[in-house]
Amino acid sequence: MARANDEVEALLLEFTDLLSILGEDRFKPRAYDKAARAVGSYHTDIADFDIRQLMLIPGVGRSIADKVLEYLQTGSIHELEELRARIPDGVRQLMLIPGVGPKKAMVLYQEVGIRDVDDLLEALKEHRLESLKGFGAKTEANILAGLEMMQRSGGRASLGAALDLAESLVAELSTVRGVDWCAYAGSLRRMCETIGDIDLLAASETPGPVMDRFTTLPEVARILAHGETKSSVVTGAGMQVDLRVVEPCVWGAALQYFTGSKAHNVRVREMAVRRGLKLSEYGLFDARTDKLVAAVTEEEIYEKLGLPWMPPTLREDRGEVEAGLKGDLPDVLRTEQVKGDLHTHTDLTDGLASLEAMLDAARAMNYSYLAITDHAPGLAMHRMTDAKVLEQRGRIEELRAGSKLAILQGSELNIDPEGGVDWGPEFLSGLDMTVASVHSHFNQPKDEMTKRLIRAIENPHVNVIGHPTGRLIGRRDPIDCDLEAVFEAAARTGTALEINCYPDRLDLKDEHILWARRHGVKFAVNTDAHSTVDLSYTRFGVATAQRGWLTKDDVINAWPLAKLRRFLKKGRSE
Ligand code: DGT
Ligand code: CA
Ligand code: CA
Ligand code: ZN
Repeated sequence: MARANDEVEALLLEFTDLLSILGEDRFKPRAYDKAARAVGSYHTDIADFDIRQLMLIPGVGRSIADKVLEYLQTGSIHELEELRARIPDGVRQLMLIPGVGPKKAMVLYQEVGIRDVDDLLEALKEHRLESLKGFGAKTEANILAGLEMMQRSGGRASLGAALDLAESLVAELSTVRGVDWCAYAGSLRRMCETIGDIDLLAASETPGPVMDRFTTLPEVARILAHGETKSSVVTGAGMQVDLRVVEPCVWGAALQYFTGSKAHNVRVREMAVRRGLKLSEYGLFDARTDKLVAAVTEEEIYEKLGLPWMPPTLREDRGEVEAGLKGDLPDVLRTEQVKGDLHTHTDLTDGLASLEAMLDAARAMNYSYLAITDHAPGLAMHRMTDAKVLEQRGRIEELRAGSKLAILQGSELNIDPEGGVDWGPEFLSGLDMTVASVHSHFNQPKDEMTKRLIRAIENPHVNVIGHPTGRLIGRRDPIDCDLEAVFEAAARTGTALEINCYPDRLDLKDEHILWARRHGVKFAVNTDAHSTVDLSYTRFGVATAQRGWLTKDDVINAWPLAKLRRFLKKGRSE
């Protein structure tokens, strides 16, 4: 079942959307957005909270707390019901289309009567929007492109959402009597950036009870198939989940097969044939005598094929089988090798947690160091100032006394359209490190964008390029730039490229990491945390780094502090 926190987060986000569509108050939607994220990431279940406990959640004031309490007690919020009555649900869907946004969604609804995506498509086809105030041919083209992007990502879920769901299903099914093992396989076990469907596997001599539990779970909205050893369902959120139940003695063979990828399996089966063997989801057999050679564990199957066991993140037929045969498989980065996070925010700008809370969370993760990189003044909405930076520095210096965790004061700089950043060398020298990111002018022509990034990379005070391509999976395309030139410049200057761990960013992505690595680029696996719980996103970035074949030597925040500090000096003279 969904946690009360998640339900309330969704309701407050709906509030945020509806309020921003109405556009009556500029600040109110932001307050709701902040409260939504705070409730969603709050460490305790709020189901039984009273008004006082609710108001202790950062960002939750009296008026929002009242509404949350109303929901917890009555199951609805009358003010939200009123907003829903004023704005059809389809209009809320409209604002989510890249290129539309809340203001345009309201204009489309009020002035043209467009109530959903289908209405919008029709109006676009007939060019009925060109004459609308604030629209025009270019806007029409942008909206069409946005719609196409949404359809392209069609139905694939984000890694984060799929993993949350799969972990709770596995935990639930593991408790069923007679289940020896239960795990997720498929693209999710390979930690692909988006997930088509979830493939669950259970080992049991008696498949009946686990199948029955699976098809009657509260998350299930529709049953597509209910068989003896295979069933498929769709959840309320629209995710398809398959469950297969196998005999415990063939667990390894089934797990190997259903983990995929298909291309990897094809390559492995070729290996088997060459050795006079054949491989299926039931085991590895002698091709001539049909005698079983291995089936219980993945390790023994790979071993009998002359291969080392390989992490699922490598199983994409990108040369891993050939490398395994030669004994050159990379010893890929593991989460426990990450020694710190180099991109985090506090409540000094748009983070939810205080400096102290972020440091405590980093200590709880056994980190050796943490960089605090609040936004720089160029993004006006965060109201950063030089004075605030200096004040934070004072606090950090005090907190360093007696702290085993090393605290780096950084900043997330904004790369302006020409490749400049927020401060000059003098002020920047006062910081221990910087991340520099593109936060505006995403649509520059390719050669301008390339020059812009390279100029930032060549700045001796820029250590890491944050979320280098700027994509938001399913929502915003990557910027257009000459990646080859960017990778070459990053390697030449000792500037790390970020692997942003946010599950809807994963930026750089796996293929770009493989490519950049060939240039000798170094990487930083950073969460870009805006709250303490976001620090756990590291697992997504580590998986992405593994998919890009990175080892701890390639990743600067897997290095000991002294080595990291040498890297951060870059070409600076002082
Ligand atoms: P997805 O669901 O689109 O994100 O990607 P996957 O990789 O999870 O693909 P899916 O769900 O169709 O199948 C799960 C795994 O089962 C796949 O990774 C490998 C295995 N598999 C499925 N069909 C075949 C097949 O026809 N041949 C082979 N060799 N393996 C298959
Ligand atoms: Ca799948
Ligand atoms: Ca499947
Ligand atoms: Zn950031």
